[in-house]
Amino acid sequence: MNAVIKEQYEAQGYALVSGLIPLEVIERGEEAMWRAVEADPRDPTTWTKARPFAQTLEEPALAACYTPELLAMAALLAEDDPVIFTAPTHVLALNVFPDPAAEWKMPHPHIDHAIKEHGHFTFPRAFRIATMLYLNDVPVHGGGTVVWPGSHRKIEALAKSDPVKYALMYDLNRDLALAGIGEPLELTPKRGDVLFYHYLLAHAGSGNVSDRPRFAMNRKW
Ligand SMILES: O=C(O)CCC(=O)C(=O)O
Ligand SMILES: [Fe+2]
Repeated sequence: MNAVIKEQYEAQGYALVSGLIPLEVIERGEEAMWRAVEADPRDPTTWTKARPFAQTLEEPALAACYTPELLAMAALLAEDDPVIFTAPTHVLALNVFPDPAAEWKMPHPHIDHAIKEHGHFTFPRAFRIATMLYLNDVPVHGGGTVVWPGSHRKIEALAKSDPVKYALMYDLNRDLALAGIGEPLELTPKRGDVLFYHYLLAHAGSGNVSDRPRFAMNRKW
């Protein structure tokens, strides 16, 4: 099973993996997220004040979602020392609240760690691996992460074509259109699924026109 996941990750630059987090841990995590955003799952009128997309939260029930199995998978895919892959004390929530009246549009791709002021270098890798951890089922057009399968290799080739020009992730990200990254794929994860993605994978968040929020967390090592 792990060999199949690793093969997928290497070829496509991402792998969406189920079964790393016990269901009761995810359920407690989802309950904690509703409390953290001060919203009632049974009352959509309370969802409107829960606006911010990114929120850092110190919440043990959310940190507990980073199970030893998840951390071991991150180490396996990133090919680095397992001691590096620790669970967080503070989690980064990335929640997409629904706007059923909006029109869903395919988002534009980006790579992470590409903010100019942060000055991250392209080589050696800006981070080992990134994860998105989903706390609820995500329907089509419900705020699923969009990935460009295999784009990590195309973007790597672009970077290596001019290592000086693309020394910074910021400059590489600006030229993604030159990399020929192919067609996007909108993921529809199940609760408890974890998306592992390569630091050069083109991806994007997307809008949520469904009838429920998308609760997720992002962590990188
Ligand atoms: O929310 C998502 O699905 C992805 C978000 C993302 O790509 C980012 O915040 O860098
Ligand atoms: Fe991103």
